Amino acid sequence: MNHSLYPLFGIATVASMFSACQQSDKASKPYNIVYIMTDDHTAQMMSCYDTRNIETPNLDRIARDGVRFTNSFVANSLSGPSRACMLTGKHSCANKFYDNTTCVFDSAQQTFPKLLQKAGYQTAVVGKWHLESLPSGFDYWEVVPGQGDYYNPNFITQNNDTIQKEGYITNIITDDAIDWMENKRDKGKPFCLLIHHKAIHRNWMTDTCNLHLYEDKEFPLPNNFYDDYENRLAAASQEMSIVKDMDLIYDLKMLKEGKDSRLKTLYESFLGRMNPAQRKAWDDFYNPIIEDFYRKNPQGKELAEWKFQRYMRDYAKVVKSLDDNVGRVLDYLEANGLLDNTLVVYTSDQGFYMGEHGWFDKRFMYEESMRTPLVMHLPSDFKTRGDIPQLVQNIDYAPTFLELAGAPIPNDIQGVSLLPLLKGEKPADWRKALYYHFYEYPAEHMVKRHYGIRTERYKLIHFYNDIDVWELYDIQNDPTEMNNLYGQSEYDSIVTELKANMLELQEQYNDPVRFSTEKEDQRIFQVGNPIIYQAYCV
Ligand code: SGN
Ligand code: CA
Repeated sequence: MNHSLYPLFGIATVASMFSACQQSDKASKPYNIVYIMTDDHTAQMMSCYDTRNIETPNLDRIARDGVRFTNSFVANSLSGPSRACMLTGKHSCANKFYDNTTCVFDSAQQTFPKLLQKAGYQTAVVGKWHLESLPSGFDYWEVVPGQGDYYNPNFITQNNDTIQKEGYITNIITDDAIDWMENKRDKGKPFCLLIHHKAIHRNWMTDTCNLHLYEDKEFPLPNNFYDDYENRLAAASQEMSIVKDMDLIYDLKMLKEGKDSRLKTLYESFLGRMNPAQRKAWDDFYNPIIEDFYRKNPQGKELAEWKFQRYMRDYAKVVKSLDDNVGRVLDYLEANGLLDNTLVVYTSDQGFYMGEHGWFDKRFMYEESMRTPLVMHLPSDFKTRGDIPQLVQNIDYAPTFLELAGAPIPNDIQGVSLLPLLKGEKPADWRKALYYHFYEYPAEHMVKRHYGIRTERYKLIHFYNDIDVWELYDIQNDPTEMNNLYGQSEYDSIVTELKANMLELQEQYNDPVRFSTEKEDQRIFQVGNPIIYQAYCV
């Protein structure tokens, strides 16, 4: 990842935090769990990870008073699959939710909320669910259908009604979460509350009160914004380029009579949800920008960079509401004496591209989207503070929560409890590599199917299905992954070792689509082989 990530925070501030063990010891078991997961929030847009772009004081507060994971990753960089990994503690090949477009989550399967219920916890989920089947294992739930809407969104309630609520989604989900903690839960029991935000998902629609923010800010263009994808075939064939694929109307709100775009009708349907006051605030803000844009009619490089700046501004404004609302939850917990015995987790369903490689969206195993932010406020009897550098993955959350609750961790869970790390231990046998597998292809954004292994230093990726391409990166020397080293003879032994390690992981996680050194099995990856199209639909 970019060198400017993990700035001074990792050095000066952490040093002072270690000496600051000023917390009282009011924690008592059982601990509560508040898990806040946003959608598409990437570390580049969170100031405790990256100071270049925006300030996120409330998210930083979690990191400052608690811990920041500096090597946190997902197993399959897409919403539904990430949620399934998180709930089950298993890779996609084991929980069978491979992609957003063809899968329905088998809600009869084991999940950590169900196991927490058995251990005497009250459980609740509010916000984005995105697993097609309805939530199970929760004493209370209220979720948005599909992706949800930013303005005046619909919610599916526990008795299977659909209701519409007035307002902006990030505020409403937070209201619902606080209302459950205050008025609906059984206060005699420990609780686990999952707050799943729609923000900061495409198409980045701002709350009216934040429309004017960041308009004077020029965001720094990533060094590889004009990437030519040399020697990276899969990267060259995606459809998530800011220049080519970001829609002027749908994504960047440049709606004007007589101008058309592929996604214009969808954008108009979002505007149609607004009440007159919301719509007026929206139009008052955007109309002058729209007029100015079509009058100047920028082209080429000027248009590319104009699109980048508008994208960054919209995204930053949506983060502002999110950060404010996380602050509301922290304040509630603090004011009600709950912070001392609650683990508060903040993460996202995956990272996102903020113009790196010229992109928006995620999916690739490259750093920006395989990473996900992860900061935690710990119960006050946990004295660990500062950075946790070990390789962790979203399959680790389920066993962490179970162990924290004192519940047994079933053998079939594939993740590893992070509790030893939260206690400040440095386990010598901590994992040395992570496994990744992305399946949603052919589909929107056209990112090829791929799996791979990431160690502290290297990343090996195999793109398969209608392509058969390997990539190798030395992340230490090439953090922005521009230089594919696969096939260079001086890296042959590293590739051989990484392939062997990857095969071990594929066997450990029982992934049926696996690389094999056996010639016979390699046929599965031949271009055009019908098996490869069905490989995961079992
Ligand atoms: C929508 C978006 C995509 C995005 C997917 C998955 N298109 O389909 O850009 O990649 O969601 O995102 S949109 O036109 O509907 O905005 S995920 O985070 O839910 O996995
Ligand atoms: Ca997402």
